[in-house]
Amino acid sequence: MRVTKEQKAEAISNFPFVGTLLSDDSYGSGHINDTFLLVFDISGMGQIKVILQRMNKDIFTEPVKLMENILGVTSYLRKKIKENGGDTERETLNVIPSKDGKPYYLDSVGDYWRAYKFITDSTSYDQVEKPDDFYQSAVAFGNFQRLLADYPAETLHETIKDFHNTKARFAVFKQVVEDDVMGRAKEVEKEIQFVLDREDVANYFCDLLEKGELPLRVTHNDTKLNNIMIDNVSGKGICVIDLDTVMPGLAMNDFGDSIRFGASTAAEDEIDLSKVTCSMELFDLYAKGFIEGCAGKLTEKEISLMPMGAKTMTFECGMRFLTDYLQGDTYFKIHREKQNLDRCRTQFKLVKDMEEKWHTMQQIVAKYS
Ligand code: ADP
Ligand code: GN1
Ligand code: MG
Repeated sequence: MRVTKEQKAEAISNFPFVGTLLSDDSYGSGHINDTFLLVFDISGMGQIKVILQRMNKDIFTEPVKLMENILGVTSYLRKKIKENGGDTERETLNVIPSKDGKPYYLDSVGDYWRAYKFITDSTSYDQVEKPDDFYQSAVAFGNFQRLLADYPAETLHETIKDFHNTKARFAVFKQVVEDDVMGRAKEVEKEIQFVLDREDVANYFCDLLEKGELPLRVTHNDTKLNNIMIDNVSGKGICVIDLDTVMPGLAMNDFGDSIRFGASTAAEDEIDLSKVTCSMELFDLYAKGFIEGCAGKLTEKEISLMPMGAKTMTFECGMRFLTDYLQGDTYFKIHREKQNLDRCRTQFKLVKDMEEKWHTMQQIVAKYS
């Protein structure tokens, strides 16, 4: 259900904001939550911005536990940032409690809202404009993982079950194809076959994990470029945002999800597939930055499996877009017809491109191990 004016107004009035509300427009290009930028005029003191989000409760079915995770992780990060002499207002998300002192507001129709301090003088990019921004985002995501290396992982709730369990997602995909509730399977036979031909990719990390050959770490799990704020002046990756999926996971997947989005030479929903390739220059920059950011915390095995992380995350994401297309676009927000199918096709084009560049990708990560 879309957010109505009345619903938004109710949410705003239940946070302790002061001043005159100048605007409350939709903001950003996330696929999951409904994000709004609120601008207030504080008389005589200028303007102040706030991020307000209606959380997606169909996807995050336990919003209270999710906010517990976010409070836990952000207060831990705040302590570390302070110790390092950093700016706690800009280097981590800061939750603004609602009037009743909770880290969310539950509205009269049963939706959950949260508010964050706006991270000033910074930008989140949907595509790499300057290669250095991508490098800086890599250092920041690597750093994020390093800072959380000793976070008590057992206190984190699993906000989405089997989020990067590619093997489980493959099984769901096969069922969705069989059910074909929208009658769309016929039209996408090629794409379905592309997935079925790569069951080995879906199983790879799960099998290694089962054998106990990979370390579970506290990871972000949604490391796309637009989930990091880049400082407008210094150009550094100042703050990692979108912490809904911080959970125990694999370092290679955090690396890989950044590659699938940021090292692509085109937008995630580009229709002209000839524009979509995985840039080896950007892959190299990201590998360098991420490994530097993790500062010695990664094992050699993890580094050598980074190309596999890139392929797995890109394959998984394409399969998820296709699953959603087959189910009638109920998960990822779309702004035009077939957008999820277009997104799926870019991901599969990237997977094919990575398969062709496999040797180069291996050589690049070997330089940094
Ligand atoms: P989604 O889960 O839907 O992707 P995000 O939490 O990533 O939602 O927010 C969507 C966008 O809103 C981000 O890509 C970013 O541009 C912007 N944003 C989110 N939080 C902040 C913040 N605290 N300060 C500034 N911009 C933010
Ligand atoms: C979603 O929330 P956002 O837009 O940053 C999704 C990711 C996908 C991504 C694809 C919770 O990320 O897993 O990789 O879209 N987040 C969730 O662009 O499913
Ligand atoms: Mg996001």
